[in-house]
Amino acid sequence: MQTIPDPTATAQDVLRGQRIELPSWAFGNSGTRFKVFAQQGVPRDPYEKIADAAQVHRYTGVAPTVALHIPWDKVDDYEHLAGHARELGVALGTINSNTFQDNDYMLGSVCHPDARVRQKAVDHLLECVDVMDATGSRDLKLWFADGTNYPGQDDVRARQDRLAESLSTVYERLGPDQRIVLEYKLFEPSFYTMDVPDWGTSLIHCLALGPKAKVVVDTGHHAPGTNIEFIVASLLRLDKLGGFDFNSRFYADDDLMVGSADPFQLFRILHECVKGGALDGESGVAFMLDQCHNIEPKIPGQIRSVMNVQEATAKALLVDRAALSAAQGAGDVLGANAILMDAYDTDVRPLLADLRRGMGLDPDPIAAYARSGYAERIAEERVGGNQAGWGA
Ligand code: LRH
Ligand code: MN
Repeated sequence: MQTIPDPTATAQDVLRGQRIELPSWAFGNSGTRFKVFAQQGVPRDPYEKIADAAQVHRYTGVAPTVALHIPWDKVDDYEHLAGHARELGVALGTINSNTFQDNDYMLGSVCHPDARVRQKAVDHLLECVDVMDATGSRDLKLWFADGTNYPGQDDVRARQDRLAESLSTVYERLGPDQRIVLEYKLFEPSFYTMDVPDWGTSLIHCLALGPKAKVVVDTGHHAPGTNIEFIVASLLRLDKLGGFDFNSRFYADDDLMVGSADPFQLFRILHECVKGGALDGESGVAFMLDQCHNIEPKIPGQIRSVMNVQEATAKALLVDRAALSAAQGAGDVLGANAILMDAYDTDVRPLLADLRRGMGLDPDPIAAYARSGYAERIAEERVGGNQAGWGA
């Protein structure tokens, strides 16, 4: 339940309790249609991906869960994988379905004109719920590549009916503490219509399904210039924000490190999150990273990304909200804007360094990881086998 923020919680309290979920696929090789550059020491299986994710938690203290992607992270024994994660001080998080890499899905999956293909896709989604039962995960994150490339290719409305029917079958299967979080995306890989192109379409389906269905905001999935914090405020107002796939972009779905392209936008998003109670432990809002480190080292890339979210959050927590609402109420446009900018222009790195010292961590996670020799060790050890990737 999204609530009013706890006025007594200090910024340090909230930051210490922050939880940022890491994507297993960020530790594998990734790239573009032009090239996927292999990097030394890349994991060969989900066990090694989780070991790398545990390094990020070890040096940041706020990334204790790892999202899995099925079948990229398919294993014979998910309880055993969950045990491996526990031994490393982390846990398995959101389960991501994948109905975008099978030849049968060329014209769609849950929206495909052919009922046999839709059933195949629904069976995969139900299999993902079985995985959640085994891993103890709360969320099934659904993103569909489904859409069309040419006007007339298929009936836009009929595809929405197929989507609704497929989603309700999966919704019925959910356990009492399990949720569907439905991600939208404006374009790619479909270029005329995507069947879940925007927050409105995702919200419509989530409202139709029920309270265990919420919207995921991937910060790279909007038209350029979209006011994402407006979407966040609106979803929080309806208690329909399930979570974020954080990353950043200059142009399209670039999946770059969150906050690297537009740190001010990330601050504005976190400002709405603070105001809307999304950072309260029981808000039910998942803060996940969804990124690809195509050319930069992956573990430091994830550590830097977690730090970027912490910096934006710390700045948002420093907003003098009482003064802001007073200025807003008085119609003091410049005054109100200045109050927000004061927080944004505050250097919060000393505050975060203190926070880490207070958590028994090195104030500089990147330097601490570099000194650990872990990168050199995995580059040496991980020879042979198949490096993990998107398996496309
Ligand atoms: C689609 C997406 C989705 C994932 C994939 C890895 O662009 O954002 O969240 O399944 O990336
Ligand atoms: Mn995403």
